[in-house]
Amino acid sequence: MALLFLSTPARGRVWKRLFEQAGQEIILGEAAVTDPTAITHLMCWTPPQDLSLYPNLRVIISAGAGVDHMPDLPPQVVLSRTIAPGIETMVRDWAVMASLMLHRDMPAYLTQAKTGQWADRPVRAATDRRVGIMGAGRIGQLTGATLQNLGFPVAYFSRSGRPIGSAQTFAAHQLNDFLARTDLLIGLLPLTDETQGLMDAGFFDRLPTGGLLVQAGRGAQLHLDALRTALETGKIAGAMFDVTDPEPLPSHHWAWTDPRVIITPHIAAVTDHEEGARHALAVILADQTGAKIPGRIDPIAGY
Ligand code: NDP
Ligand code: OXD
Repeated sequence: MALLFLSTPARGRVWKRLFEQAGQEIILGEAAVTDPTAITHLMCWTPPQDLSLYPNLRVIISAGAGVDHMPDLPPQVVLSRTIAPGIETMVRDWAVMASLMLHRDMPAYLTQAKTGQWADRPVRAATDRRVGIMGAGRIGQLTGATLQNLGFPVAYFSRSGRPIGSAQTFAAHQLNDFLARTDLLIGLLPLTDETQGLMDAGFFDRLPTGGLLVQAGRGAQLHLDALRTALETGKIAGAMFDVTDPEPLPSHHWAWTDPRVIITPHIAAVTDHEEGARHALAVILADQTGAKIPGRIDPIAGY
C-alpha cells in the first residue's frame, strides 16, 4: 500500500517527512514508481491520463477543496477532496473581506483615491444589508457565522435547505425567494452540472436592484457578460470575485478595469502542506480500517 504524490517538490518534502513519521509509504512522482501495483492512493490536482497503469488504485485525493477539475474516474476509485481547516478559514477571511469592501463602497473609494477626491458616499448599517450565502457547506457556514456576528442578517441557500441554527435557509427549489431577499450575495457553491452557469441574466434580474456580488465558488458559475449588463443597468452595484472562466482571466478583459469590480486571481485559499498531508494520512487510515473516507465525494451529486 503506497501513496503516489504528484505535486511540487516543496510540498513533497513536507509530505515525505509526515508520512515517514506515520509509517506510511509515499512515492514522489511517477518516475519513482517501481511497482505500479503497490499504488493504492494518489494525491494530485490532475491525475495521470492513464489510470489503468495503477490497477490497485483505491482513492484519489484532490489537492484542493474543489474537485470539478477531475476527469471521470473508474467506478471503483473513491474521490476525496482535501479537508483542511486552513482552506476554510482563508476562504472565510476572503469572503468577509470582499463583503465588507462592497458593503462600505470600497470600489468607488479606490477610484476616487486615484484622483485625490475627498468625497463621502451614503453608508448603510450592517443590520440593513441582507446577506445571502449560496452554499451552506463548511465554508459557507463559517462565513455566515462571522458576518452574522458583525450584525448582517444572513440566510443560506443549499440543495437540501437543511436548518442552520436560527438562520433562514432556502432549498434549491426556493431560489427565487432566496434571491428576492438578498442584498449581498456570496457564492460558495461547488461546480456541478446543476450549478454550472447558474449566475446568468435571469439570476441577476431576480435580485433586488443595487445588489452586491461576492463570488469565490467557481468561475463557470458566473456569466461575466450577464454581470456586465447587470452592472450597466444598476441591477448590480458592485462585484468582487476570486474565480473566473477562463482562469487566468485574459489581461484585456473588461472586468479588470471596470471601476465597480475587484478581481483576485484565485487566491482566496492555498492548501497548507502539513494540513494536506494530514488529510491524506486520515484518508489512508480510514481506508485501512474500513471507516468513512474523509472528504469523500458523492459521484452522483458531484461534491
Ligand atoms: P461543501 O461540500 O462543504 O458545501 C457545499 C454546499 O453547496 C452545500 O451546502 C450544498 O448543499 C450546496 N450545494 C451543492 N450543490 C447545490 C445546488 N445545486 N444547489 C444549491 N446548493 C448546492 O463545500 P465547501 O463549503 O467546502 O466549498 C464550497 C466550494 O468553495 C468548493 O467546492 C470550491 O468550489 C470553492 N472553493 C474555492 C476556493 C478558492 O480559493 N476560491 C477555495 C476552496 C473552495 P447541501 O448542504 O444540501 O449538501
Ligand atoms: C480550491 C482550493 O478548491 O484552492 O479552489 O482548494
